[in-house]
Amino acid sequence: MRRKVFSIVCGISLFFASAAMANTKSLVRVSNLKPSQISQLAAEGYDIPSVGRGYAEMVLEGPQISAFVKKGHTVKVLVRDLDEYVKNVKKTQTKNNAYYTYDTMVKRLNEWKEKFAGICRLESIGKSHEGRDIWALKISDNPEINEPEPAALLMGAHHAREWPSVEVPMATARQLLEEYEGNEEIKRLVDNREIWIVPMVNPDGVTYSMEKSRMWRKNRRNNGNGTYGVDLNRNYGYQWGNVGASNSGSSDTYHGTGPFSEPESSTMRDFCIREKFQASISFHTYSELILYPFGYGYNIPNPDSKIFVKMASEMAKFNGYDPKNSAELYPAMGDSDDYFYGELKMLSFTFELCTTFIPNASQIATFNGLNVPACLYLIDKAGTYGLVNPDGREEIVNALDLPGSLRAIADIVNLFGNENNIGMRNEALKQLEKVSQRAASLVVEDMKNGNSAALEAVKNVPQASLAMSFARNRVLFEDAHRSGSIRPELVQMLKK
Ligand code: 0X9
Ligand code: CA
Ligand code: ZN
Repeated sequence: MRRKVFSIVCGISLFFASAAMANTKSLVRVSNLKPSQISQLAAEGYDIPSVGRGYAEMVLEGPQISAFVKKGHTVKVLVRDLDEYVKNVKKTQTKNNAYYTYDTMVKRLNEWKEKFAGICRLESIGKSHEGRDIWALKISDNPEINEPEPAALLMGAHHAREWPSVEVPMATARQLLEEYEGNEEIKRLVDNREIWIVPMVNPDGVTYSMEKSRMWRKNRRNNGNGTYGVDLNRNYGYQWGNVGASNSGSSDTYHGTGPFSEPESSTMRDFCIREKFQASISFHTYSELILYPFGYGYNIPNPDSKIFVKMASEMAKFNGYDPKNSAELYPAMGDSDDYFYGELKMLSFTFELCTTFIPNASQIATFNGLNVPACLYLIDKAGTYGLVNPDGREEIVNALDLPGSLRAIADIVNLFGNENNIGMRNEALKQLEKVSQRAASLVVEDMKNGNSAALEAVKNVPQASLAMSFARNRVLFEDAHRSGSIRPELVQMLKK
């Protein structure tokens, strides 16, 4: 019996070591792994799309598979030839149900630009290594103007072969544009947020993966030593380095020659610095996860973890995914979320969509349907939790409308009301004070115009007691010092 198992194992290992399999990429589940072994594999730069209890699913070439078998691991080949698999997925596409290519995406974006000119604007924010435009669609009222509105960003395809990651941002854009007239909630988001969609961060890689039918992951940088490509999700400049990233150009997790060495990642950096986003989602496949920073090492303190955990678990209610700190998947340095949050204080999430890199085209509507509502949630909450960060949010807070400021107040109080960490509580209180001052100003203004609607609205939000007392103090002060600017019966309403 022993001998039989041994010979089968040798057989597998010989087969994968054969010339035929040497350059073939397979999707393989390696099990009987301790968590420390999994993170060690990630640290060594293996390409690991999914991790579970005691196992890792990895993209491996023949000789690598043999090596695992020889070491005594249980190896199960899930997809023998990933090239073949992609070819078969392509066959599932129909004229009306197909993954976006770079060209069909550009065409669709331009159609939207014409058709919905009043609420969107299309901009090339930079060029890829091979010279393709990296397109960004802004969706907002007055799209030509930079307004002080909370801003949210959706990104697809840092990784080439992860085609569904283009679909979800595109589907979200479509819903926002097509339902603007006729869906009040959508109109509220478009009118009160600046929403940016960058559906294809890595157009060269996506095109390569589609046309050459390859499991390509990286961009198409010629590394000069016969190897191609930098992993854009290892090339961002916050804690850029060697953990979970490789310094070898042939590796699928090659981090590049330095932080932001790549035009695609530096384009995203400059764009995000310019737009000052409150929140973002970067889409990947696969594993059905919602990840949040930090990801460069285990147990790195995240001052806003409470907000991340809350938002991730709320978004998980829409798609059923598992919310997780990204280092818990495996630590990896130089990913986009760590830079966006660590450097720019964006509430940055990564979604690992689906249960495989590229599901059959018949699944597109299903994964879009699960994930677009989560995107709308994030866009909304960019205007509440997104204001809790201290830096540079003043301008937005001072421009919030009354319903917007009341939502922000309710969210902040609900999340931090029972907080026993004094530091965190103080931070939240500072923001609460700013938003409450804004709401109070709107109430007082409204009262000076002889109205009580804003006052009633604030009274109806139980968490807005601070805003209420600010409003009361201001009105009573003004009443005492220059009587007559607010009608006495309105002042009476406040004295009650
Ligand atoms: O490894 C990645 O870049 C992402 N997974 S994928 O299978 N799409 O390649 C996950 C990155 C999560 N971030 C960290 N673990 N730091
Ligand atoms: Ca606007
Ligand atoms: Zn990815």
